[in-house]
Amino acid sequence: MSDSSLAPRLSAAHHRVRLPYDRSRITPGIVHLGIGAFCRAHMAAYVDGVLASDPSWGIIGASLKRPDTRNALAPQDFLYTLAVRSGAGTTTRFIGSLLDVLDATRQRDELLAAMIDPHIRIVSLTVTEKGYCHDPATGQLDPEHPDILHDLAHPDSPVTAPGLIARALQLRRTAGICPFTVLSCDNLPANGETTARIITGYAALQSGALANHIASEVAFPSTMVDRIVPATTDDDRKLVCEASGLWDSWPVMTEPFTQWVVEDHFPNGRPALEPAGVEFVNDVRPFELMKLRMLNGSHSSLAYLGYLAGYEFVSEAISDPAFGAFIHDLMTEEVMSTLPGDVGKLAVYRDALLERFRNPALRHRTWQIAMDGSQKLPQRLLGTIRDRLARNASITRAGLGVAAWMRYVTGTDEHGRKIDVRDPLALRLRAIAEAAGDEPAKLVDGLLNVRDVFGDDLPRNDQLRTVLTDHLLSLFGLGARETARRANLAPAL
Ligand code: CS2
Repeated sequence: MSDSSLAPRLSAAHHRVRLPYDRSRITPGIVHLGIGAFCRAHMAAYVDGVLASDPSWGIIGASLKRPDTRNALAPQDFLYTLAVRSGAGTTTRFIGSLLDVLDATRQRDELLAAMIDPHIRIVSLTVTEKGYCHDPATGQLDPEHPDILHDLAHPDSPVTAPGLIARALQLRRTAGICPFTVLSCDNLPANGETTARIITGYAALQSGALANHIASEVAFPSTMVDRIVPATTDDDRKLVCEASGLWDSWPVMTEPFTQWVVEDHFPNGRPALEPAGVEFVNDVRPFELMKLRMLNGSHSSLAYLGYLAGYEFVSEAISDPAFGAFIHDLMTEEVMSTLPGDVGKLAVYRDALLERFRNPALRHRTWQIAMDGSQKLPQRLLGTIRDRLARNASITRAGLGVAAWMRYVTGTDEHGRKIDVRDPLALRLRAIAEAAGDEPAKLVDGLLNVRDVFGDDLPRNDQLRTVLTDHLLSLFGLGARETARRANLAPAL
């Protein structure tokens, strides 16, 4: 590997950086909250593809919690490298659609000023599930959330996405500027409706007039986003430098596959993204349900089981025959029956997913996906379980995904090593696990009673309780691999 410390820094002035448009002519039309790796590999790449014909849609990104993205990107003119990796090799491309990144912890006023600029017609967000400050089981704002309590007490200096959006909409309204469209690009069910409910709910706690204004005047189209984007590592930075010849301290690594399906409801205009491959539809629900239950449901199940069995990366876990067969059957026998649409097409989708998970060049850590399970389980696995229970069908496989999460959040792996459990509810989950000791039935009982995750119905379901307890007995006694192997033998009913 060549010495990357000698490579010139990526910057707009470097002659190797050639973009298909004149960047000095690009003006901002979008503010994006939560400018992490995912948005930079997804929306920013799509937008980059149409700026030559539609230059008024540059993006101003904002980080709500940390200064690192701004600090890394400012010295390189907010340019970064998108590296697409597969078994066939790595290709790189420079992305110039991001014009600025604001660190909301220090530049809140600048961020609000950008959000009320009439040229900004879309405020999009990828703040992850927990950034919505909601109750994952019901999809309602959590009015007791500490950051929401902060924003309600200081509405002029909000720290949350709902607080910032409500404030900016209020300021626009007062100034007579028509509202922006709010575009949630997170993996939440009905993400547009959910975001509308949360932001309107937050506004209602301040002013009925603002809540009514948001409910009647602001568009919240739903969208299904899909691209696997592992966290970037130092080895990735070196690899990118070798491929492009320039040192980029904040590149993004991703897979060849990308998909974006969006409800076409943008009263204040939108970029013409169709040539870049975005699908605009009237109803995104079937796409979203398929993606959340097939891809994300499998991903989470594989992450917990694989991590417990000692696999660091998704590609390793899926290549273990026990887990490969389990994930295949989870989708085929349980998830697919809950989805609308043609079984043949779903099978093609499933096979493509398995292939994507096997991508040997994408080093996607099981630990990364395992994060924030309390926020993810409802839409990824519990919807499947509810639908299957309603028709008296077997939940052996989806139940194992949930049981593996329960085993994972105890905080100790199969070799007695500590697990760094990252979850907004981590402390509560750990306390429940400690109180349960080594009794699986008690663990199931304690965790099922976390209503923010399981709602009021699932804790009362005996079939689910039995399935989870049996799996946990097996996970503790025989381990994740053998438990998955046995689950594969279960009759499909
Ligand atoms: C993953 C997703 O981290 C996770 O929980 O399941 O980020 C997944 O990679 C994306 O949704 C793929 O589109």
